[in-house]
Amino acid sequence: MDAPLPSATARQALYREMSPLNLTPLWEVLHALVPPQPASPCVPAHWKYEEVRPYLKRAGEIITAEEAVRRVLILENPALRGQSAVTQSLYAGLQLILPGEVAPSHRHTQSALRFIVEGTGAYTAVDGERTTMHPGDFIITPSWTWHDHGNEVEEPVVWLDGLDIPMIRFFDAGFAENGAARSQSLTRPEGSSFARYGHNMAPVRGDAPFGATSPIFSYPYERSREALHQLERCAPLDAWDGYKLRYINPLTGGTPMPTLQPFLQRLPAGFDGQGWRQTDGAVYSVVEGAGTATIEGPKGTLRFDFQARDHFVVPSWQTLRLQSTAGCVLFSFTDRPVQQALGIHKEERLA
Ligand code: 1HN
Repeated sequence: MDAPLPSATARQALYREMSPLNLTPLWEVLHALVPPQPASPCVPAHWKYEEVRPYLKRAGEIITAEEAVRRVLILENPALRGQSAVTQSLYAGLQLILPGEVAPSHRHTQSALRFIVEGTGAYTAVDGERTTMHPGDFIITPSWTWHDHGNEVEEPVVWLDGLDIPMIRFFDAGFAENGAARSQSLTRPEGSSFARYGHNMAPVRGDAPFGATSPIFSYPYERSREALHQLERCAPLDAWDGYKLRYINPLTGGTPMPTLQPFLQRLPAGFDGQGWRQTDGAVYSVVEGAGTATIEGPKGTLRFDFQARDHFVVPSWQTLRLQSTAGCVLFSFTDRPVQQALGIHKEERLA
């Protein structure tokens, strides 16, 4: 004998009556909870620098760095407005500091990376050491280190901030504190960290001053660009990536930051890349040149024609194809280290 079929009405009554007890049926949501493949709510987006810059300039006219604490325009994913997120796990923003300004000292458990977009000569200070910013430099603010920024030159300086804000929020694990002084006092001359750790050598009694984060907090563009240049001369071209390197923590060979993995890549002139997808959504900053990113997601295909200083985001598991007629250099970062620690990172290179 078959059991009587539960009617839709009986189901609705069950759901309604148990709801006050904060109970809900799994079978109504199971398919969405464990989708057959990643189904990111994020969408691809492109911020052209020529369109963003006037608003950065206006921000500079209506609020000081000091009053704002950090004068940043957040790059929000169009599908996640109001969440201060560029992907579900990553935060990105463009920060402006004008001549004479200081962004006061504070610290937080969120890790930050800076990628310098425009202007030379502002500084960031981390844990008692300053580093001077140049376009293309990749700079780290490790978790829970005091940091402040300042501009003692004559030109505005703009950089991309990449943080793990949404991840730390997800874990409800964030702490923050303001410094007693606007600018922290300096305990080491500029270049100390790089001198100790930046030459494929390390102190004999080498410690890890920032724990799981790299002891080098500035990776100058001059060096990274030269590495790509040499690679282009002597290594085979990768059909998907062009010439692509990941920044490393020299003490471990692994990621420079526990939550974020930055990359730098060069697409030579005439590059016509193949498509690939990966579970780590990526934020790109165009350093030099121009090109095209074609992103194929569940809702269709988007094509971004990018130029130097533009930014774009590629959501998890959407297929990206890069092309460049004139050649270009791209910086990017993702949450790959976290996915790798969890054993869930996956990428697929399409033929
Ligand atoms: C932060 O501390 C900085 O130090 C930039 O420059 C952006 C976004 C959210 C929270 C903290 C900075 C930030 C931030």
